[in-house]
Amino acid sequence: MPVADLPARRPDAWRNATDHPFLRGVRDGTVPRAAFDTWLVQDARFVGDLLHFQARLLARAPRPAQAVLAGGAVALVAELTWFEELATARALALDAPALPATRAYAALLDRLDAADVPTALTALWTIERTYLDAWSGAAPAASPYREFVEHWTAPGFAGYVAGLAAAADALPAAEPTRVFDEVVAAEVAFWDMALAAG
Ligand code: MP5
Repeated sequence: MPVADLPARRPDAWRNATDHPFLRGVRDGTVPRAAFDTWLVQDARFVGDLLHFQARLLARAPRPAQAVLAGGAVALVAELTWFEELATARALALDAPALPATRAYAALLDRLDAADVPTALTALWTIERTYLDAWSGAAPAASPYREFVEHWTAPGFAGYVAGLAAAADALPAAEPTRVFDEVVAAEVAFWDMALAAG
């Protein structure tokens, strides 16, 4: 089964992850600034955790998957710089403690680091495809959050997700729905955390 078929297998979970109340609040501008800033700080931590996972996945990936994983790792490094600039502009402390959903997602990434490469590739595709669909649904956002929505809906991002799908489809996971479910649940919990922070 191609990874792109996974969302249709779990329509309710997918809707929760990609059309979450937090995202609707970003779109219409009703998410409080404090909730949004909490989400930004937690997401900066997540991106650091994801870079750790992805760099190690690159190290063990087969030759055809290297380019897309390496390109993604470079993008994650740039994203950390972007978060640092945002933190300065918005006076945020990026060293704030990780909240429970962030810690749980980091633990999932650790388990995926120990999983086989096909499972890890399906997981990484799910992480990024959820984000692409989530932010695409939040566009066009009300003005305070417009630049963020634009960041995750930039044209290159869809191409990256398509590249990850090709890499994952070349090495099918034994139990793709299982890892898909785990990642989607972690994404929903992350949005729930952001909303609760408001
Ligand atoms: C991504 C992210 C996407 N930044 N945060 C969460 C909770 N899930 C997925 O990662 P990227 O690489 O920043 O697009």
